[in-house]
Amino acid sequence: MEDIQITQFGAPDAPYSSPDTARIAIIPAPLEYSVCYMKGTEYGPQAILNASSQMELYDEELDCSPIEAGIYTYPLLDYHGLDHAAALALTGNTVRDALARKQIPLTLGGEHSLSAPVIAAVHEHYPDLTVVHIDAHGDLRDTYEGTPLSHASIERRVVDMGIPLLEIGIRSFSPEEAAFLKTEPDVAIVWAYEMAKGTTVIPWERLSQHTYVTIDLDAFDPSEMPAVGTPEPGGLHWYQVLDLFRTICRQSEVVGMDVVELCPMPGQTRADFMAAKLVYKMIGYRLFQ
Ligand SMILES: [Mn+2]
Repeated sequence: MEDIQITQFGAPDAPYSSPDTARIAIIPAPLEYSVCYMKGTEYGPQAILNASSQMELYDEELDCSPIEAGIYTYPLLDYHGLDHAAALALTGNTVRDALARKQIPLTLGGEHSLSAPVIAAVHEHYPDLTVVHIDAHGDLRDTYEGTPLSHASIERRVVDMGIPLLEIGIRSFSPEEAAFLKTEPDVAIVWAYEMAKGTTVIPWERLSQHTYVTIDLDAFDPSEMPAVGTPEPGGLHWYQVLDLFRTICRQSEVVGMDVVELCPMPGQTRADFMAAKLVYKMIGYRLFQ
């Protein structure tokens, strides 16, 4: 798509990207195995890196430049020749490597199935972990299209790990998931239709000391974020998602993050820029809120 191939998030010349001192590890994961509708999310991570090189690095809200805390970007993960399970294992092991360096991993997707091995790796370090899942979809099916590794089953795998789950922005859900939800006290859902009324109380008391946040970009309203595989109307808005994330950072220690499912579209570079800016705002709130 573009000729430029930015390798370090935020700056082509990467003055703050030493892997030895960075607080944040960006892991670009161009995973695409179980996508069902619009294809192309394998190009998401590179599009975010490219767009990130055009951002202002000063954050006027935080009155600082978060990049100065150090952001190291791993090389684009190479999934060539790997099956889905092996690709997921590589992704999880890369996150383990970042955690061993005492960095906070922030994985860029790529399809949402990558969150399962990543969360498993973070959970090894933080056994009390809670997951916050901001998405249009519940992703709670036991299997989808014959595989338990599907993007549509990612949060079911989290429940399998015994991790409490808070889902926000959900507006696409199946009867199977609805039946499952009724049996699972450790899963709470804040529905998008409730949020649209403006009266929702989000049960933040469910967060534990350590939290992992996964953001599927289809959580946003498609009018703001068109470049996703499965757009759903009635989504969340830019400042609404920023407020949610900042609140999470104030309630809990965010120890891992991902932003997934960007599916770059010709003529919609605004989506790539929005994803890059979201990642940078998350880093800023995480480190300086
Ligand atoms: Mn989704």
